[in-house]
Amino acid sequence: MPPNPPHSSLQLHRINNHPGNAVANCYHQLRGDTHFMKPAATVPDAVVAYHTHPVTPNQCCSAVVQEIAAPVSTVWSVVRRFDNPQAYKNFVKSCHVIGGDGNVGTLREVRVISGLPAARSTERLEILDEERHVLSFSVVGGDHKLDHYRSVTTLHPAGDRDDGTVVVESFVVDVPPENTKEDTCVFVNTIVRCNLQSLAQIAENLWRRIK
Ligand code: A8S
Repeated sequence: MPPNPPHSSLQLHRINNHPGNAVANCYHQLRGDTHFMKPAATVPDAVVAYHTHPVTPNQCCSAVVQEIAAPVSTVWSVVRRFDNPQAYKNFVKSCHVIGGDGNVGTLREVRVISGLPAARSTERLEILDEERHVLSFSVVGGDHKLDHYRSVTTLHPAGDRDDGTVVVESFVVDVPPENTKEDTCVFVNTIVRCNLQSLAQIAENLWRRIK
């Protein structure tokens, strides 16, 4: 790990809309080297590590942060359901598990609503950590433009409140031919932001009913 990675090899996105300064670290892989640097973030080290992605020059990477007024356990009860993304993802029309036992390697076939530049996506569960509240999936097929999409979602308690959660969702994806990095990032950020806003509503409603 070089103490001062060359600037040309580093693409760092800081998400400053949250007091915790959650950070998605997107590292260009040059000559096979991946440079890591510990970001100035107040999110736990374990969380930062999950959002540190090596990226190739033809990929884009970003993150969305969402605060939710419900405890981590309530938010996690929604997020952990890899078989039921439609519980909060409004673009998802249907989802069927097509392989696996619910653990890492499980595959789901997602159909999305009309009006999007896609109809279906095949997705593989990459991480399901029930203790650290981490879920990650990758896109392995479908008829969309998001090749090699991979996202990581982590939950952690908001500050010293026991009924608040900060969700950090970072992603890396290939930039489709004929598209710019910026447009790709805006497109994906928009989808992820919508998903997390909907997650907030659903988890907050759930929490109001059970607390
Ligand atoms: C998610 C995140 C994303 C989903 C994308 C980015 C997608 O389901 C939609 C439109 C597309 O063009 C690609 O967490 C794809 O679901 C809504 C079908 C993959």
